[in-house]
Amino acid sequence: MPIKLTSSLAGVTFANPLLNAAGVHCATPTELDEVLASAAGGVVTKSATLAPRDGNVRPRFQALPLGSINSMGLPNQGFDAYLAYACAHQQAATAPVILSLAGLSLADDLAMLRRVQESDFTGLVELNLSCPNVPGKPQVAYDFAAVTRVLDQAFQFFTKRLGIKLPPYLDLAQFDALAAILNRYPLAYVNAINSLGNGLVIDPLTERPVIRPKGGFGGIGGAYVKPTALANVRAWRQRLNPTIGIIGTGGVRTGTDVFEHLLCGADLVQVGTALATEGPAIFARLTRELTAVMATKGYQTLADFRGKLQVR
Ligand code: RRO
Repeated sequence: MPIKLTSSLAGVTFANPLLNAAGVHCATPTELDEVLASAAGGVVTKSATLAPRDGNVRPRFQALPLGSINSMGLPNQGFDAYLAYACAHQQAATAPVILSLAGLSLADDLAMLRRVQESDFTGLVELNLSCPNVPGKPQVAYDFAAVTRVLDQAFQFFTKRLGIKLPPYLDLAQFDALAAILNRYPLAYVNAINSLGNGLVIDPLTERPVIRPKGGFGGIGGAYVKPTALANVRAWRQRLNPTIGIIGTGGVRTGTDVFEHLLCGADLVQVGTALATEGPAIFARLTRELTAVMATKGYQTLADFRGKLQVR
């Protein structure tokens, strides 16, 4: 029997579960085209603000032995550009496009969602509630009253499929409290995790941080965060309504990492730091490696093992 990697999220079918993580290789039409031309199952656009932004001063990304640190500061071409790209590509027989939005205020989030609602776009929309890097803007998702406000108001008018990008949580009481809130809404999915916010990496030779914005504070990604990402995927799958899907993001560098995210309950899996360093060819390697892991274990579909983490 051939091995099948197809997966669906909120009724959207992907040929395989692998996508870029928002923010990596997805800021320009060229980069988005390159992901779509690769072996990826789909693409997510760079989180959009209403107006284009240059982002923070450089250096603002640094690859590290076990991952990366970034303080990009939401550099993006603006909402109109990404909505146009998503609309133009939704009928193509290639892979689905997820449209990511990150307003700088509640009003901006709602303004963009209204524009999507009025548009021809019918695909998945992701509201990024967890950008750690805009000076003076705390992460919405660490303020549960703010999460409630944005979802209450969004679902007053938004009838398309909406997911949210969440930061890592580190205490089980936070999962319990936020799950009770999220389960009240018709969410399509949650995406866990965004980068682990406000780490500090320093170069002991120069006695300076390795990135410049925010005094060197930035979001940590890659292998450093894989255990945290897996725990968040698992914790959400244990608590959220089964109708709410999950995208697992964090620390994916090999097919085994993808397998582990799926075992924790992810429906799709996104690749951030490793895509930044290896480029879109990584998707062919990861699908090959995931297929090999499944073959060794005798699994034929993702459903054979998704969410079936064994307990000790
Ligand atoms: O642009 C960024 O600095 C950024 C964003 Br919006 C995000 O959600 N996560 C991240 O690590 N960087």
